[in-house]
Amino acid sequence: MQSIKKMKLKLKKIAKDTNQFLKNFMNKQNNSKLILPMKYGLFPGGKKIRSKVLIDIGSLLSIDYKSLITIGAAIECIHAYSLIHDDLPCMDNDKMRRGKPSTHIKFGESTAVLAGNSLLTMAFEILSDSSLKVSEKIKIRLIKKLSESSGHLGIAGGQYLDLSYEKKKKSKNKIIEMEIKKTGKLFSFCCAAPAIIKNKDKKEIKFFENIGSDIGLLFQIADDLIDFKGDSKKVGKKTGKDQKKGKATLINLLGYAKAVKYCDKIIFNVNNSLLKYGPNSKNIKETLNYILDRDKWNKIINF
Ligand code: GRG
Repeated sequence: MQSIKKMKLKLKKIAKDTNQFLKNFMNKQNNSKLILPMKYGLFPGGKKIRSKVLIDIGSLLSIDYKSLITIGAAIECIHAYSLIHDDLPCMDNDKMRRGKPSTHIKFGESTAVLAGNSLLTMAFEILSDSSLKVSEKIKIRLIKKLSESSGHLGIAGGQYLDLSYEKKKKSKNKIIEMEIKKTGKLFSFCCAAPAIIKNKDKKEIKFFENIGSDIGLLFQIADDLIDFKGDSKKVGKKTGKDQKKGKATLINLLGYAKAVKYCDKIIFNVNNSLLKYGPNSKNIKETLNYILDRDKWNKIINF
């Protein structure tokens, strides 16, 4: 219980620092009619779990906190963009997000599409900005990796698969491939970015990318479990949608208990493979435990 309290305090600090960075960054830009819907989708924002994973992996490789907050801000822009577009009627058609009306409900569909697009490009403005103190060569490598994670082989491609698998019976491997693209690729970037900054070789960068895929898969299964059993008022968005829509999820395929067991296996494997990076590996351990914490879940679902 104590560790959950500590974790929440850490997330709160990351959220405060990231939001402050994003507000300063946007305030320096000229005003436009899209700023308001962009801010609506970005703030007060969600849990900042991707930034926490980035900071945890950054702590294994001694990356400075300020650079990690800057990169995390870019990641949160892509994430907010994906949520705005995910809620659109042509995608998952959700009216509520983060406990308030979705961006298209508040501002209209066309504005939500454009605000999402603007957040996507802002992510790359942030990574290429002079406030990120890494070499130009590293910046280009970060931008390349984040664009690959977001495009047709990453989030967008995963979302395509997710929509096209509705009401179809899909194999475990197909579902895992879709979830790793839709959710895992952004976590892969969170884990690879510190290794890119430290100029690690291809093999080590791939190692961290794989860790990120596993964490993303864990996160997606946990999110699906919340949809399966959660109370929409406590979760801040509609639940029970996956079953209604006939979504291809590991829970629908394997059942609740086996899906939870699968998550436990991922947590064990990730923790084990990061032990060699020393005592700071406790940071990612606490994040993984938080993602699947039974006590926290008891409050939102009947775990
Ligand atoms: C963004 C490149 C790009 C493409 C758009 C719509 C779309 C294509 C992709 C949707 C991807 C998506 C929404 C995946 C679900 C990921 C997920 C579990 C989101 C919930 O994340 P939390 O719980 O949200 O971290 P908070 O609100 O806490 O930030």
